[in-house]
Amino acid sequence: MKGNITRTFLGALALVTTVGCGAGTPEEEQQQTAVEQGLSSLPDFIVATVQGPASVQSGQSLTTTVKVCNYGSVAASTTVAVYLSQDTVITPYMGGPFPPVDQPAGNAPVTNLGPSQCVDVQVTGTAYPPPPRTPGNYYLGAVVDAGNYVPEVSETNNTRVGSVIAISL
Ligand SMILES: [Ca+2]
Repeated sequence: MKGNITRTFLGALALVTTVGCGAGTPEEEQQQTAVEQGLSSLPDFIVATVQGPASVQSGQSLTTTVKVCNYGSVAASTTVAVYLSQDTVITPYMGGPFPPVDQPAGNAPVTNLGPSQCVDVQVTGTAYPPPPRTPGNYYLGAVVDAGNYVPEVSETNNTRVGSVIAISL
């Protein structure tokens, strides 16, 4: 008699548990689990800082220091590109109408970065004011994995605006 009561109680618990977890079909739950596991085993590059000289002459070499970090759980390598921009929106140039919105100022490889690792990348290019090429103050910005070649946890945190640089003729 006592055993019967225990089994009935456990059966009720099992029923409640099944109902509580039954928001989706088993297939949907398996897919959701796969997505979560996939996201947790990807790299996630971010640009932490973008630092360049205070001034440069148009047409001269410009070296920008970009700190790239990997916030993901898997090591990966990539590239980083630097741009000169009139505003704080950095638009990578991936081909298309010319001239680009923002002026490319070099790109460089990013060595294999493990989880939670950061690296200072020296990016060297040539400094020109963005179109229409008016001398003045511009923002330095950097984009990591601009072509989205590396699957990441987040693709929306790959851009950073950095220091302002005066470009003279
Ligand atoms: Ca990212």
